Amino acid sequence: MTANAPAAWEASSDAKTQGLRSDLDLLLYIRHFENALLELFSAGELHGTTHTCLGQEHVPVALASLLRAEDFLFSNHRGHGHYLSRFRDGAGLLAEIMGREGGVCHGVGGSQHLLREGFLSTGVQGESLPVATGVALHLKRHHPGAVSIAFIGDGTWGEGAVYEALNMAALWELPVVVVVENNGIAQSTPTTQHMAGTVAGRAAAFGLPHRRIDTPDVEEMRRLVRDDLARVRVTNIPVVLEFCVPRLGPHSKGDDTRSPRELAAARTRDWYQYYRDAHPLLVEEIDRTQRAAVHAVVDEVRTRPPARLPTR
Ligand SMILES: Cc1ncc(C[n+]2csc(CCOP(=O)(O)OP(=O)(O)O)c2C)c(N)n1
Repeated sequence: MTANAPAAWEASSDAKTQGLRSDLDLLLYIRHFENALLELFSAGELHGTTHTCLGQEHVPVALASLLRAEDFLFSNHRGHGHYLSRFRDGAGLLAEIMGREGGVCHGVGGSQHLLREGFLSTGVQGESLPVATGVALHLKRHHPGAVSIAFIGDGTWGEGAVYEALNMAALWELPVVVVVENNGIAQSTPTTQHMAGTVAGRAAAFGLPHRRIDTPDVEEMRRLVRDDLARVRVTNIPVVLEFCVPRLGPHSKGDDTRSPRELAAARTRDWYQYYRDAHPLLVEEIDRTQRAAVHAVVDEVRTRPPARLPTR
């Protein structure tokens, strides 16, 4: 910074650095949280199943600051990043997944079924959109300006309920935001082998606007979708936002069917690589801090007693 730089410029540059720091804090917290889950599974300390959002963390991080408290968020089986971006509550989520005291849903929901104010996730593909549409009707009537957001994967366009819900949301003009995390694969089936046409074409079939976002840069993602979200709040016309993202991990745990070449290609699209190239020192510093923060949560939560349902 030069000594005679205008004060307003200095302030905006500081705000930019602050924004970048705060995005990296959350991005790296989620990354280390997901890695910790896979480690806990390998060590036999976690049971059941889990689906990490490795490589997709930047979608909820970008959206978080564009959302309002009264918006309702519907998450899916790959939902830890959605939850952490909204509540910043790693201990509550980990305790839930480990079935320990203090879990968000008393250990009954586990990784995929979380309920908290303004947030509901489901492991059943396609289940969320009809419910999100109903909630959007409620929001339109009682909380104008609020939106109902449903995160779905590319593979979930194979569920009929998605189309029934979209039809109604479009027809009744309901404030629904469909966030598609298109990672190019559904469990083991590449998108090219399960989807005829495109997500854009499917949105167009209902007369709905669609935007495709393909960048690892969180601030750029926000810039691209800011007006779309604002428009839904005013017009109640749903929108389909399709984020092109890599899936860096297995579908669930240890069940990756992709070749080493495909995995290497996915890694070149990782936001982590992008930010590390652009801000090596900052990323190194925050990486260390957030890894330690997650490890502290793991150490604390694993000492807790098993979850018990509250007595009525
Ligand atoms: C109704 C239903 N069918 C099958 C499954 C099993 N299943 C869980 S995730 C998944 C693939 C989902 O693919 P996609 O929507 O692309 O999301 P991604 O896993 O890639 O994030 C399948 C088949 C399920 N959970 N629900």
